[in-house]
Amino acid sequence: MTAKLVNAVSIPNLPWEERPAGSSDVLWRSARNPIIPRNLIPRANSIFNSAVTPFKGEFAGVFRIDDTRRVMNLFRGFSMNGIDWQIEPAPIAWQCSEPEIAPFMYRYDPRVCWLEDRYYVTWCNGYHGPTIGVGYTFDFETFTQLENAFLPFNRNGVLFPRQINGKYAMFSRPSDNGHTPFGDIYYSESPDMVHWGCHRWVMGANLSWCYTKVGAGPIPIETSEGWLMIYHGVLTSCNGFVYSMSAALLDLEQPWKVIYRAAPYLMSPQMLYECVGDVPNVVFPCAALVDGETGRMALYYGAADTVTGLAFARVADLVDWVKAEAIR
Ligand code: BMA
Repeated sequence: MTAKLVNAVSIPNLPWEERPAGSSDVLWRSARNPIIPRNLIPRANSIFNSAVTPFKGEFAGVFRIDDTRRVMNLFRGFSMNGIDWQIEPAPIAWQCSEPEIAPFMYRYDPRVCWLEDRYYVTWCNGYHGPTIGVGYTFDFETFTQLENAFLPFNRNGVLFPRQINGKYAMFSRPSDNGHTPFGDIYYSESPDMVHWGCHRWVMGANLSWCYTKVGAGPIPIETSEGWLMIYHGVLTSCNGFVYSMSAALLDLEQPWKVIYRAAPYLMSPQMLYECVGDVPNVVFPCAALVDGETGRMALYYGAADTVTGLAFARVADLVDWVKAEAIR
């Protein structure tokens, strides 16, 4: 059965390139990669693991930029075509009414989720260790910070784009205070975007290409066949971590239940800009734009913790791939 997108908006100006002739890849890279160089704005050391969303007929994004002091922070940017970006040179100034959590320690790996009436942003937020920061904006001008979703240590907080059974829903990945050598994906619910509970285990780091840890990537994509979750996974080689990505289909009403999970990776670091950089051998997906009309997907991912790449797929083909390659 061909998967149909559910609740997907039309994005007529979605960035898109056809699959290269001779390729049978279900996900293929932009010929223009890396679309965002490490030094697009002054004093940037690297611009990577970043999230974009349709905005007023064009595109807006929240970008992870590590500066030349190696301070990790979030910046906003705008684009007419999703490829050429204007990123503001100053970091986002979050408004926060709670003085205990307002002070900046570090912020990285944002995701942006259109939900009900606003754009929510989640990120890895320094609060005596990494945890999940949550905030929102209506206009990409004013940004409001809410309570951290969880206690430290946690990373890869990814919201669902609608309430599920009357509750907000989020993936996260409990971790430690360093370069965590473990990590499974969990699902949590909230009645108010502040208090999170009813935690459910989704999936573990138990495949060869990701036996160290896994973490949710873009906002999950709702299809007639289930939630399409793209996630990163990490293998520990004798030369360090290797970050690849793959995909799974989750139950629409109980998303902690995995229906199909592909056994192979979907994309691993193979291009020079993915294999060489501040952290070699990393592809790290944080956002997927999907056009409801055509089912085309544009996937944004960090490469080698240095630059930002773009890749393309058709959602129905990706769903078919997950099923065909599923763990049996
Ligand atoms: C993770 C996070 C990501 C990063 C990855 C590879 O722990 O810090 O931001 O891309 O490591 O270094």
